[in-house]
Amino acid sequence: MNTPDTDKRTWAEPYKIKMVELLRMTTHKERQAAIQEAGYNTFLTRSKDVYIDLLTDSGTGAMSDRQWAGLMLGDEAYAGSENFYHLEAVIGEYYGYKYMVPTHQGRGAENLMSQIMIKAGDHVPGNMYFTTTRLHQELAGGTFVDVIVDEAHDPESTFPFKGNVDINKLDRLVKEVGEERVPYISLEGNVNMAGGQPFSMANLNELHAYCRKHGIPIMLDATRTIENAWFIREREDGYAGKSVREILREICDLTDGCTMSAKKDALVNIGGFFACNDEALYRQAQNLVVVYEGLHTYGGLAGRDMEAMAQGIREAVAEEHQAARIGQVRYLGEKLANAGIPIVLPIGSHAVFIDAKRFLPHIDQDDYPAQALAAELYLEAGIRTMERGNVSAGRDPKTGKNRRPPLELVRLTIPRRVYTQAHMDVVVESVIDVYKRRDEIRGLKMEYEPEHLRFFQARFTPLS
Ligand code: P61
Repeated sequence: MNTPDTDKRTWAEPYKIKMVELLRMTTHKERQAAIQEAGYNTFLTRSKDVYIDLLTDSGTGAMSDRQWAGLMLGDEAYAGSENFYHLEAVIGEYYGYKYMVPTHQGRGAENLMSQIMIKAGDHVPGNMYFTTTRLHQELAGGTFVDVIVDEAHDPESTFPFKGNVDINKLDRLVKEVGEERVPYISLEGNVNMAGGQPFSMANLNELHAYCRKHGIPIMLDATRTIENAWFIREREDGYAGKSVREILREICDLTDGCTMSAKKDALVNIGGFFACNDEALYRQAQNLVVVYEGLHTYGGLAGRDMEAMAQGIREAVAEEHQAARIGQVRYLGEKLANAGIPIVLPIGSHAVFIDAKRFLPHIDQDDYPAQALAAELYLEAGIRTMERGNVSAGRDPKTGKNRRPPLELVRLTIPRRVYTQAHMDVVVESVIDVYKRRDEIRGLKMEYEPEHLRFFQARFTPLS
């Protein structure tokens, strides 16, 4: 295994910087105008007005020189691009699925899978919801049912595998609705909404045995599963001597297929795929992709995008990449925790999540404390983060009320290979400054609420 020094020394970037993108710093007055203009929603701010962009790790990573070189190998043919066959081979080799259909990004794959596999009235269990995943399940007539372990909803629990499925919860659902109404279980690696928390291989093995018995396929959300593999290697008995690559393969071999947003683990700015082992399912996906994305050999991507993705997957499984990636997130998280900032524990792989309920206990959840805190961090230092709480959770379709989820979080998401340790220090200093004056921060009132995925475009005004 290629891990000579990553395990015994402090983390460091396994690359050097060849080109830089200049940042713009703004004044408090400029930021005040910008956040007001954006309706106190960081998704509506302009990137030119942002200093350190921790909105997301999705499509915001830096590609390597090899990936950029791959762009020049783009075979921009409408049909049968060489880059498609290369990507198909790499996915087969690293993830192990027999069949693959490219899509423009993760939600394109979710759309295909939901439409093909879900019938009206079905129930789809999952280890916590993800916004786009649940919406596609609902649009296909299904109902999402949360079967993640209870620890995942407790930001203070230090359970190492908060992404685990609670098999008892799953079994209760299966008994209640019948296994024929459960088209698959949606299993996410490094569960995003729980704080980037992994499932364990032991849990996946147990889930696999249960699902085989009941004839329920396991469909993986592979978006951050390479990062999940790193945590298994680090935390689970018997895995310290295995490579991330081997663990990834072991995970995929216990599942029946996946959707993937390649904008995360796979280190590209755009791209995704649906993959599976069942030929009939593949045929349906191959047919439907031409309706929504493009021909089955490009799925909405340019040939160059597929080439960069194939190379990105190779780079993502390298131990030294993950050591630095997760090391950097942990560096930020530990500094914040040591300063007394309430964050979700354990620190996940892609982001540090501030617990807004504990940061701003004086703001009621229906006055959107996490949204208010995200706006405040922007105002303080031009740092752009994302609300992951009551706004993101949306309304319960049955009651029409805000879901008021147990987790009310602000996500400080670290793009891959983009920022330095000094940037992380600036973030820590800024969060501490906001924390010192937390009593002055007020809640927000939602003034405009779009129907789908409201958090992207909702507008707010400060409560007086
Ligand atoms: C993110 F605020 N994630 O974390 P697509 N599954 C998983 C994801 O994390 C994911 C997708 C599927 C984003 C972008 C984003 O509510 C939001 O390639 C585990 O974005 O279509 C995306 O993949 C969908 C941000 C998406 C959001 C939805 O920042």
